[in-house]
Amino acid sequence: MIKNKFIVIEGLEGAGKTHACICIKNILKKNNIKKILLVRQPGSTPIAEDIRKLIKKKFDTDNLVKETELLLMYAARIQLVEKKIKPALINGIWVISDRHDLSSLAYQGGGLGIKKKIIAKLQSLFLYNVIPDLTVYMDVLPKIGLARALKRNSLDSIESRSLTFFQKTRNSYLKNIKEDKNIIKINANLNMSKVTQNITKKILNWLKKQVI
Ligand code: Z5A
Repeated sequence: MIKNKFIVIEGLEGAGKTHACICIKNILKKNNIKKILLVRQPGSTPIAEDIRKLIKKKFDTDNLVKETELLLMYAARIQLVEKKIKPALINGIWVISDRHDLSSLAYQGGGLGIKKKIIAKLQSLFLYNVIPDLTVYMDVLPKIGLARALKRNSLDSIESRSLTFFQKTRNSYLKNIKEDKNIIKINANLNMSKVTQNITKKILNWLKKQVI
């Protein structure tokens, strides 16, 4: 038997997080884990989805101040955690989240330069009792990830930022994952089938260790 867990998928755009979420959901199902909630951040509640639209919108005469952006990310996250993630975890449901607070550390911290202690304060105030059991970090080079995202659709307000922004964001991810032992790193530059194989192998290994 395995107690239900909170799994987070992280990485730059075009890293294949959406694909990884589905892949992990399928692995869990094959292992008789039936109650699974899949969510994305920012989003996945009506209010958080509205905040998401606001964050991604390009304004002609105004743009988000970095602290506003951070607080909007946290507002959407707290809404989702309180309305969906915590109730699911209490009720024995597994949760897979496409992004969580490591995204804020990487994008608003590393990318935009907000001090880590400010983000850590928000984390400790609002998320202290919702810590991921596992984070899967999909590591992609910014150039490769952005090219994939661009193929799919036009770029939103965050995706339109400079390559330097995404390099700083990736560096922050790489630095922060070193500080957490519950992280699996996947080379997301490889082709889809190789990435799927690696995710499957690492998740199955991890699952084996969770059996009570
Ligand atoms: N954000 C933030 O700044 N701070 C925060 O705290 C949070 C978020 C929570 C969310 O927008 C934005 O908010 C995001 C970070 C910021 N912004 N940016 N930029 P989003 O949800 O729209 O963006 P995303 O989370 O990055 O999702 P994405 O662009 O869809 O990326 P993905 O889910 O990792 O990729 P995908 O959809 O699985 O794949 C993208 C395409 O690449 C698709 O056509 C795939 O078929 C292709 N792909 C994926 N993997 C491969 C491989 N291995 N080979 C070839 N092609 C591939």
